[in-house]
Amino acid sequence: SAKKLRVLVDMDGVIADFEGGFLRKYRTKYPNEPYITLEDRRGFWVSTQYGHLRSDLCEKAISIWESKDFFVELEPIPGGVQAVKEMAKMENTDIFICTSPIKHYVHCPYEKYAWIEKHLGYDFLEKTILTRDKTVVTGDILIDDKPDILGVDPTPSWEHILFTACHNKHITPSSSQRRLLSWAHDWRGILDSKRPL
Ligand code: UMP
Repeated sequence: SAKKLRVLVDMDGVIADFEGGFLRKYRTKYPNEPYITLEDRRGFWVSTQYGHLRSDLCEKAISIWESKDFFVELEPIPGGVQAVKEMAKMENTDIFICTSPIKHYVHCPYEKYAWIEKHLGYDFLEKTILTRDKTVVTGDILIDDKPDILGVDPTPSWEHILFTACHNKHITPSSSQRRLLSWAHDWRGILDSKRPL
């Protein structure tokens, strides 16, 4: 067919375990402070939920992902690296990693590239998009765990597939929103559903 399917895959919460890495390092740095189990996580923003637990815990949470080595040491989400590598080998498919760096930029953007080189290989740096606004990136599918992906374009070209994470598993996705429950579920079927007949 004429045009390749363009798949955008988010990083934190989809192929890199931001939530697990956060909780482990938070508990190590603040062993005497309360914390929120992954089971009790609600809402995309970790800092907001910690701030509601106790106001000073918001900045303590932020200090974790602003620290050196936080992003590069995240563990892969089960099956994510393999799935992305398989997508890259599929015919009629272009794959990009599409991730939003934090604005405390001294470590995060560098470490995101380092993580991608380590787990996906040097050639994947060619397929890496760092942006704070994913609506300006064109694609057929965006696989992302953030329920509301907003930006300057009110009608993004991609269909957002909500990747299930601890913070979004209880929400009812808006009417037509499709989910990918994990990388063990049928991501190939989702890609095929967007391909021309
Ligand atoms: N992030 C925050 N605060 C939070 C949770 C996450 O700043 O409470 C950061 C981590 C990621 C970014 O760098 O937000 C989310 O990026 P995407 O997964 O939307 O690409």
